[in-house]
Amino acid sequence: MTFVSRGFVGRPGADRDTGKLPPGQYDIGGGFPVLSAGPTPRTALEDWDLTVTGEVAEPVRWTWREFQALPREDVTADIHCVTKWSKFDTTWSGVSLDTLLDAVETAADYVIAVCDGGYTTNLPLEDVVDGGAWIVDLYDDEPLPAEHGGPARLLVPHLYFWKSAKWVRGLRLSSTDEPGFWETLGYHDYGDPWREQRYAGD
Ligand SMILES: Nc1nc2c(c(=O)[nH]1)N[C@H]1C(S)=C(S)[C@@H](COP(=O)(O)O)O[C@H]1N2
Ligand SMILES: [Mo]
Repeated sequence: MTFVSRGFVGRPGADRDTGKLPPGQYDIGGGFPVLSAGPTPRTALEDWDLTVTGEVAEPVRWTWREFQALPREDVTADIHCVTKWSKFDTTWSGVSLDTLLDAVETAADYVIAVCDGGYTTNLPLEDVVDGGAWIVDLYDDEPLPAEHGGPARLLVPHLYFWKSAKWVRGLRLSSTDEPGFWETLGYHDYGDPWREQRYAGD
């Protein structure tokens, strides 16, 4: 492997020097756009639950109170929206999908995140385990604002941000890959920002 100090790669400019910006993206800095395909659902915490269903031996369900009692992790991550903004070092807290999926027995290879409001998105199971994804309910140490997916959203920082389903209520496990909302509308099935997988065929 060639040793090249990152500070000497590319032209001057923080984004190029740090290597944190995937191709075609720009740093939105302090902004945090809201991108929602429909109205913001408002589910009362006493009505909220999270389920893991589909191809599992026994489905599991957590109420809000039960979810709050699960082991938590703090996450700092860069996020990348397919509309080309990236936001560096966002800070979240929530429950790792490793913890949630430990509660079920499954031979599935895919997970479909199911949300209040009907949004869905599909992910390979291997992408959401081993520290790849969380269901987060705190952003910057505050309850996640409803427009950003509160009370709880999926966070999958290594894929384009449309995979980070807001208002998530369920994880459905499947042995087949079932395209979700944006994937059905022509977006890439996988969505790796580093390979610029924006649209089907990229
Ligand atoms: N339920 C749901 N989740 C969603 C969306 C949506 O419309 N509905 N939009 C996706 C897209 S395209 C992006 S870029 C991010 C935007 O999250 P933000 O509004 O917190 O920036 O949420 C993703 N998750
Ligand atoms: Mo997006």
